[in-house]
Amino acid sequence: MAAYFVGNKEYFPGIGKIKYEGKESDNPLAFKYYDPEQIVGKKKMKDHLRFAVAYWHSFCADGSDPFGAATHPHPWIADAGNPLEAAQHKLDAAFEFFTKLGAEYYCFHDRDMAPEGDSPAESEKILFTLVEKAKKYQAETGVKLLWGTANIFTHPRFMNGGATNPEFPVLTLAASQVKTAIDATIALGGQGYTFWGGREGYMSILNTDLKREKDHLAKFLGLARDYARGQGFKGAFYIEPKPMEPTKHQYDYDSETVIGFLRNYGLDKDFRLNIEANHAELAGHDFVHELETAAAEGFLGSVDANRGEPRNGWDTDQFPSSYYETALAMYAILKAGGFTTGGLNFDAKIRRNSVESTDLFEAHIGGMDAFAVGLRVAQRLIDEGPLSGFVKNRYASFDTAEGARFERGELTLADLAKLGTSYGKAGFTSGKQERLENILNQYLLGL
Ligand code: XLS
Ligand code: CA
Ligand code: CA
Repeated sequence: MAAYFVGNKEYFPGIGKIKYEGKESDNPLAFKYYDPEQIVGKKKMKDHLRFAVAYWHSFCADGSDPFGAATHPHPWIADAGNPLEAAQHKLDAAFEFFTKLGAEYYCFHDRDMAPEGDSPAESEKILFTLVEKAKKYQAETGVKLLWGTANIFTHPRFMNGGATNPEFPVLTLAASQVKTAIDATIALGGQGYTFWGGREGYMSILNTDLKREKDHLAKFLGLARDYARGQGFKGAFYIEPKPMEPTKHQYDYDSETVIGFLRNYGLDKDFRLNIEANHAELAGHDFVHELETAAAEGFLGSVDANRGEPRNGWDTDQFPSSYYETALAMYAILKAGGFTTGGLNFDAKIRRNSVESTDLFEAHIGGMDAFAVGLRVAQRLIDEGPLSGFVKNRYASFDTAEGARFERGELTLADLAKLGTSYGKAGFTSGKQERLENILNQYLLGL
C-alpha cells in the first residue's frame, strides 16, 4: 500500500509511510514489533491482526470533554467553507492517515463521514456523496471497510433511545438511519455491520417498560438483518456489549447477556459480538473474560482494541499499551481460530493534551506494536502449549471411564452420587496459578 494523499492538500506533512524498524529503533514514528509481512504461525502479521482505524475518534473527536472546549483544531475542518466541504476534507485526511500508517481497514458511523441534512432523504444524499468518494479512495489505496454503523445516539431526538425509544416515530427515524448506513456499508464492501446501543437502555426504571423495549430492540435487529440480507449483504452483524454510559443500564450489558438475548430472540445465527476492552472493564470483567465467553459459544466476531483506566469509572477509550492484556487477548483470539470478517479496531482517542499531529500516529503505532507483541507471545503459547497442556490435564478425569460417560449424558444424579461414595478423599490438586503466571511472564519477556 503506497502512502497516499488525496485531494490537493497533505494534512500530515513531514510524515511518510510508517516503517518497521525493529525493537532497537528509537524512532517514535516507526514500528518496533509490528512487521506486517512477517509470518506468525501460518499467516502474515497483518492478516492476523487486521487493524482498523476508528473514523470518529481519529478525525472527528476534537479533544473536548464535559469540562473543557476543543483542543484538537483539525486542519480538515479549519480549511473548509461549509460542513460538506469539511466532510470531504476529512475523508482526504482519513485516507492519507490510513495509508501512511499502513492500516488496511477502517470503521465509521454515518454521521462521522457526513453531516446530517434537513430530512432523511437529504441526509442519505449527502452521505452517498461521501460514500462514492470513499469507494474511489478504497479502490485506489486498497484500504477496506471493516464495519459500518449508524449513530443513533448523538442527536437530541434519540435522548430516550433509538430502537428502544418509547415513541414509535423516533424508532422509524432510527430505522431510516440504519437502513441508509447498511446501504453505505454494502456500497463500500464492508465486512461487517455493528450495533452499539448507547441509548438502548434506561436511565430510570420508573418510566421504563423494560420487557417491551427489549422486544422492540430484538424486532428492530431482526428487521435490519432481513433488510441487509435482502440487499445481498454477506458480512457479519455485530452487537457491541457495554454495560452503561450514556444510559444507567444498557441492555447489551456484556458478552453473556448478549448471547442469551440473541438466543432468546432467535438472532443467534447472524449476529456475533464486537468486544471492546474498555466496555469489558466497565462491566467488571477482564477483556480476556469477554473474549473467552464469546469464543466459548462461537460468538467471537470482532474487537474494539482500546483500554480503560481502572481508577476511572468511565469509558476513557485509551490506546492499548499493556502487553499482558494484548497477549491474553490474542491467545483467546488465536485459540478461537483467528478473525474471519472481524479485526482489531482502534476505538481509542488520543488524550486531550496530545495536541501535536504526530500524536495520532504514535498512538496507533503503540497500539499496533502492543498487539504485534501479543500475537507473537500468543502464537508461542499455542505452539509450545505450556498453558493449554496444563488445562487439558486438569480435566483429564473427564476424558475416560465414568467422567467421559458423565460428559456424554449417560449418568444420572443417582449414578453420580453412588460413585461419589466410592471416591473417598478427592479434590486436593493444586491449581498452580502462580506457576502459570510465572510461565506467562517468561513468555512475555522471551521475545
Ligand atoms: C461507545 C462505543 C461506540 C461503538 C460504535 O462507547 O464504543 O464507539 O464502538 O458505535
Ligand atoms: Ca466501541
Ligand atoms: Ca468505548
